[in-house]
Amino acid sequence: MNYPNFPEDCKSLLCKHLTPEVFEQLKDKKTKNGVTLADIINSGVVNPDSGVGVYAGDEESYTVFAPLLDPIIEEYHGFDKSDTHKSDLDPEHLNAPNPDPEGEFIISTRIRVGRNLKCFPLGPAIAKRERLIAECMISSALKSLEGELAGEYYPLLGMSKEVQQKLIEDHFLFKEGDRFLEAAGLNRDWPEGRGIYHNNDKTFLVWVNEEDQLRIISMQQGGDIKEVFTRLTNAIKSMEQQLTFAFNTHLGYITSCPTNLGTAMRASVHIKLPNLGADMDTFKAITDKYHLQIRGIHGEHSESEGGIYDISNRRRLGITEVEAVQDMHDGVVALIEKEKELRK
Ligand code: ADP
Ligand code: DAR
Repeated sequence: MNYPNFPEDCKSLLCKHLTPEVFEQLKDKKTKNGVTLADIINSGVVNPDSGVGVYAGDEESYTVFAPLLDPIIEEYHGFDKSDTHKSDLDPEHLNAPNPDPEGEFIISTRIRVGRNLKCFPLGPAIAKRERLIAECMISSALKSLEGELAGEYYPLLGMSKEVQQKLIEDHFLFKEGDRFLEAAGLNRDWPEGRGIYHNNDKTFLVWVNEEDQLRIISMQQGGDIKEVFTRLTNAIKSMEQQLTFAFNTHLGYITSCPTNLGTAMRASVHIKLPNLGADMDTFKAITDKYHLQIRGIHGEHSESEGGIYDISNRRRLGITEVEAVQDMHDGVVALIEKEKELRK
């Protein structure tokens, strides 16, 4: 393997932290699942416009390739290699009255966590057979959910293009063919082993075998963040009775992308902020203060439309789930206050 030829304008954390010295140190290393340095950096090599550029193939990647992954994790999360991660999934600890009870600004709220099964490699290195077994284990565990969480699992294999496209357009289902995931090996054997579970109201959903083996999602119209968080924590508790998730005290819940480690949680609102959208310096000053990310409303790498933005927590590791949701809630309160000011 030769040192990658990154373009001059490459700004990814991979370009920054894969120094020639680190490359020499890691180029012949392999995890017990056969994951190599070439495997974990391929997405960032093929896509030099990546923000991060790496995907772990298994939990062991985070120790075998620590000389590259630790500085990336430290820079993205502000989390030192000696730090430990703490979890708090108790909604009683969340102070989050609805920031928009009149429904003037917040269209919808969604909180998701990523999870991976302890007994398999992560998506980039999982074998086809293992992925099908994971799908079977997860869909069986979902069948036991009761009350408002009860629903059905719909495999992608055999799903009509119309149904699939409608679920994507309605913000329920993951998109297909993401080039970053493709280059990471996460789309291998697509669509086999992939699918979506949801309850009747589509307020509780689980993606199976996309970027992570599970994305557990709670979502609804409006800004009742606490209700969305409570539904999610109830679902996680029920699923943990049946499935063992990859977790360690240093990195928290283990995910393929290092940006999702720890809580593996993204808490977001789709919110109308046309006046802030016309004053991005003020907009970004507030989102930076509350450690928030601004995205488009059709998923990652999409543009915002008509002054509607996807606002979510940026920090996921080294803070608890309650703190991640509190980041988002408190930031949204500040954004709505400023939007009202600019409206006058
Ligand atoms: P993830 O963090 O799960 O990767 P993405 O940004 O890829 O999320 O979005 C996945 C889907 O969820 C997209 O269709 C996106 O529009 C939808 N989504 C994200 N946040 C919200 C929200 N607050 N309300 C409604 N849909 C949302
Ligand atoms: N596009 C990749 C992923 C960054 C974080 N988003 C995830 N994991 N979905 C990049 O390196 O920019």
